[in-house]
Amino acid sequence: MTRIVTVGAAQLGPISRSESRQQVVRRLLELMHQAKAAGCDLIVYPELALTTFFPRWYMEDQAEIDLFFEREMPGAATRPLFDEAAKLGIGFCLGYAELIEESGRTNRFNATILVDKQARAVGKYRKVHLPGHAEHEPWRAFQHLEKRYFEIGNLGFPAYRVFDGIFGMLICNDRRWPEAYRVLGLQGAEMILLGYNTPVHNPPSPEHDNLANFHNHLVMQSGAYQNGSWVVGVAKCGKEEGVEQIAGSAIIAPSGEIAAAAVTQGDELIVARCDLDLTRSYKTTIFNFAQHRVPEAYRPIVERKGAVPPP
Ligand code: CDV
Repeated sequence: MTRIVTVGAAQLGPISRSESRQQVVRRLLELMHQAKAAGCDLIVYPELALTTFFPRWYMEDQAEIDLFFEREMPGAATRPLFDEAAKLGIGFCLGYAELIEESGRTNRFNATILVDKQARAVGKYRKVHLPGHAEHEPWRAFQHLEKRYFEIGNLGFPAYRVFDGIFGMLICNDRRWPEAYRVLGLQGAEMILLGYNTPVHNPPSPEHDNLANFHNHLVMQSGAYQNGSWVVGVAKCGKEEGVEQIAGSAIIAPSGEIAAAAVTQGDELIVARCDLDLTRSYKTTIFNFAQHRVPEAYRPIVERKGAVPPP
């Protein structure tokens, strides 16, 4: 018996700073309707899908910064997404900036939520690998202040049993770190949902700019293959507030092959019929972790007295 999850990757074109949540949600709903018409069980939106990518600006006024955050999920502006998803019977995964009171203090995370076909929140992930810097760096053409505006995610890399399979989430820069996929892979993840905002130009390493699209697919295809998992990578792309962001949204099979790929720099839905049982021939053979991985082999290197500590 096969376990098919038909997935839509809802690439978004630029969101301007002046665009309201309501306007953005209308775009998300349009893509949700397309996904339903295409037979999708699940639609995946990008990282920070409700606003422009605000970490590109240095801000000091916390009240101004907090305008980009959601205090409730769903809140007034996002409620229509949940209502429509329940009506259509489609799940969704949405990246957003989360502001939450926890342990007696205010916390801010770059988060993503997984919602099932009954519009119930069934999973959450908070970004662990926050790129960029915390202070204003005027030499840059634009800022990347995720380290200023967000705390490191405190949920680890949880995997969830939903949609008749095992699902995990990552956010943008996480996709460049093999251990992020591996921690999910070790929990049996069969599909990893991942949104991103990736400027073409990386100010500290402009010599990599012409490789931005190559690196994007390289890391996601490797992560899929090396863990025998589907990977759904979804961009917010195009020229947003003067900054060019890569597109290249892709749905990647456990073989590492691209099953569907975006061809535009704007709002675009791509769809793939994903057989979760395709993961088995990888998880039970070449990437049978229980059989072939040798975690204890790494331990003596780390623990050896006088060993050079990792940088
Ligand atoms: N939003 C991101 O995490 N962007 C990073 C950029 C800054 C390199 C990325 O890894 O795509």
